[in-house]
Amino acid sequence: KQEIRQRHSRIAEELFPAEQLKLYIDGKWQESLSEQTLSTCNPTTGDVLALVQAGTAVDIDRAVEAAWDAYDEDWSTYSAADRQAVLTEIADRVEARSEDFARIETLDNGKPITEARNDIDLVIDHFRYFAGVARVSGGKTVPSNRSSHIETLQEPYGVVGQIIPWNFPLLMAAWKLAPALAAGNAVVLKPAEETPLSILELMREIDDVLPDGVVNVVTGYGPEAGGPLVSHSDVPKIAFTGSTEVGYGVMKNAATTITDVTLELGGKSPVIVHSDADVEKAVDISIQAMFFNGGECCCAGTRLFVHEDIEDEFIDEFVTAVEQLEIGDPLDEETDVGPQVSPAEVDKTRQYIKSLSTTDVRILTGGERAVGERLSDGCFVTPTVISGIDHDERIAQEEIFGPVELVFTWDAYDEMITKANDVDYGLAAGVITSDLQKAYDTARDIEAGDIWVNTYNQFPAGQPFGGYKQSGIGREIGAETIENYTQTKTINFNLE
Ligand code: TXE
Repeated sequence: KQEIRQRHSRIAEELFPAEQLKLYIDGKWQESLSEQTLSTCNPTTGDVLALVQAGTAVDIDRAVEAAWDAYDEDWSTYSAADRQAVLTEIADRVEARSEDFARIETLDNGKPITEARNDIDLVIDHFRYFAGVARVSGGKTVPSNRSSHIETLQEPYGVVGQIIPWNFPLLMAAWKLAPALAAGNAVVLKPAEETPLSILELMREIDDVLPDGVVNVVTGYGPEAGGPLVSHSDVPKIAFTGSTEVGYGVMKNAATTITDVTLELGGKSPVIVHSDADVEKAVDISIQAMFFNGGECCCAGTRLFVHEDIEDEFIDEFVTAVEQLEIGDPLDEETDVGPQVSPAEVDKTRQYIKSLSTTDVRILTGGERAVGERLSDGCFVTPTVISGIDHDERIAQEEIFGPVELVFTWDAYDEMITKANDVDYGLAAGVITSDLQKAYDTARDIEAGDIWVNTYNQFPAGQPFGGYKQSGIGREIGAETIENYTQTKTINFNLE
């Protein structure tokens, strides 16, 4: 335990110089006018990693003003080719320090280092992709007669607000920053209070790449810093990723100024295993779907629907594989599951497990906080598999956001599909089968924005991602994300 603590604090000292942990407004590191700070913790050890500024409405005001000045005086004169060069340079800078960024994510969020590296690769790819999109997106001409000419322009909003969560801190920042900048906007971004460090480090790294004020980062708590950003009268666009509960409030507050919103919210995604599936492969995919990022994934495959014909074999192998997952120090290369992000998330997960009421419920493995000697101060939850749950129970309907898999078995296809769709969410789904027709039918029958067939959790830049139903509004990652950050202007010329 002592060894883990020393290793983490040594890396933390190397990575977080104190002067960097302020608000980043107008290209300068500034203290919050609130004079308050908040601490971000290392979920592996429970130690405080760093103090950051707890920004409030006055800081948001300053950041929005700086963003508008930067947009009006400088950024709006950049051509698409100039913006492409900026985004490419950001990708290069992140790539040059990719291991540092991965280690920061692991310390601040607790995700295994192997997964953090994968996040950073996606960050780089994302900036490169939108560097290209900046050059090819634009308006259109509308067919008309020779006496008129009608064209549309896709104009940036000017300044946009972005609020991101803690489960993929730098990747969520990239999903939002890259298209917003490609479209030509200046940005005010609020990171999650649990994980601000990689985003602050990004700003330190790209300080000389962007004109002052084009990207402003205000750290702080949700209601105090995120709230004023959403209801700010000079912010015409908000992109939010977080809980559906907070998403309701964001939408309501945005309505007061008719602010456009993109929302990426929670999920309760099904993974459907057909009777003809290769069991070994199906187990691997289902494990990935559920336990990737410790289950702290909006699209996690949390409801596993296994066909009765292969139920015994599948569940046996699945539970064995879950028990073999290496849980421990996320800096270790072998670790599969690190800690949850915070004690609050551990409590939330445990409350769901405790709330189980049906008598048929069987906890097939896990179900506790993991408190081995080495892990005792961290936010670890043992990977858990539960069967025999009534699908109407809260645990099957609500987002847990921890490493808890619920297993259901099925025989009648239509009944299974009805159940799989019987949740308020519709973010993603997995289908596992060796029959292409079955795969396609199930993909069409599921009400969700992203369907993975014989795979899961693939997020290549260019592939739209976003939810049906209460999982959100709008799509990210695809080229069309740039439209989230532009408004259409039509110009109709009378040529007579
Ligand atoms: O989310 P919040 P929390 C879900 C997941 C998790 C639960 C709680 O189920 O267990 O949410 O996590 C900012 N106005 N997801 O509490 O509060 C906040 O500061 C404006 C799913 O962390 O939604 C942070 O930056 N902003 C999700 C961001 O919103 C506000 C990822 C997300 O925090 C605000 C994270 C307010 N009033 C959690 N209140 C996903 N879709 O991936 C908070 N925020």
